Amino acid sequence: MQVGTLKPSLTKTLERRYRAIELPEGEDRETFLAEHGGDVTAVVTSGRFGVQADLMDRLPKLGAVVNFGVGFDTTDVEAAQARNIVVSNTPDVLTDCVADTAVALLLDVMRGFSAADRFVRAGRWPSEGNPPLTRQASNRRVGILGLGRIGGAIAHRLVGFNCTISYHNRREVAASPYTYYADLAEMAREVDVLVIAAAGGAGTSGLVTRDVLAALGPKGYLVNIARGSVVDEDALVELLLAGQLAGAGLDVFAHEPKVPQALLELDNVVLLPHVGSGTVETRAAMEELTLANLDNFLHSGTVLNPVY
Ligand code: 8YV
Repeated sequence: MQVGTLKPSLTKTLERRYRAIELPEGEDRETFLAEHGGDVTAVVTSGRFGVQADLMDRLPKLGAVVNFGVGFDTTDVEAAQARNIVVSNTPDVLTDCVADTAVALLLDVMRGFSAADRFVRAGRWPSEGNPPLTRQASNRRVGILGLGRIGGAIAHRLVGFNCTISYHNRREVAASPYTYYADLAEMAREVDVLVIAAAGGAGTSGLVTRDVLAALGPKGYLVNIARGSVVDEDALVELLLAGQLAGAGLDVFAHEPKVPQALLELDNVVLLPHVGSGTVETRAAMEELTLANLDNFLHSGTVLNPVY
């Protein structure tokens, strides 16, 4: 069964090869579950939708939740584990593109490229001359929240920009060449840019508090390519409006696709519609890995990329 909208080619393959059916929204859902819920052995979904415990309860034969995407915070993994349901994701294949997006956001927000593009398009160059000066992105101190696969790839790229890298994780990463901070606010105080690359979900919800943002300070920038839930978004908006943060580059938001209205008015923020992994190459690789996980489950009862 498919839960939520997926890449059209994936939906087509699921229908043709696996005779998958799509869970409808709204009133038809109940009738659909009453009719088909007992037959479903695997669900394919994405981080935008996921499978919660109440849906698992309606699918007594469910053995796998196969997630298109690396983040699985919308699926209740504890409930899955308790029911012996395996959950898979698509790690590695999207690491490069998401890391590229983080670096692009960092460069864009510090150098004001998107704002400069708007300036040119609005015909302001001939009448106003050069736009205001921006900030150098190379040679900066960058703190990464979440030095996992994606965080590591971001760090690796930024070393090429001669940046000094530090990170905050729950635990220090053995043999990492970067400086570890056990305290996130302390790291925020010491860096020019805080890049969020942590997994979403209950464990990281609200980790970037108002205090952490205040510690980053009026010269500090925030970049988020992870999940909006990691940041206190109200505090972020307030501090940006008050000039208590220099800027933010955001690919993710707390209530996607809603973006706080106040941010639309600001030139020192770059706003992307969750496109981190959104290239032809990466999405094709994610699709392939999703199908490989599904195939593996259907043939052997296990998945290639279990999340627990
Ligand atoms: C989305 C992502 O999954 O992998 C993730 O965790 O956030 C993205 O790659 C993708 O947009 C599909 O929803």
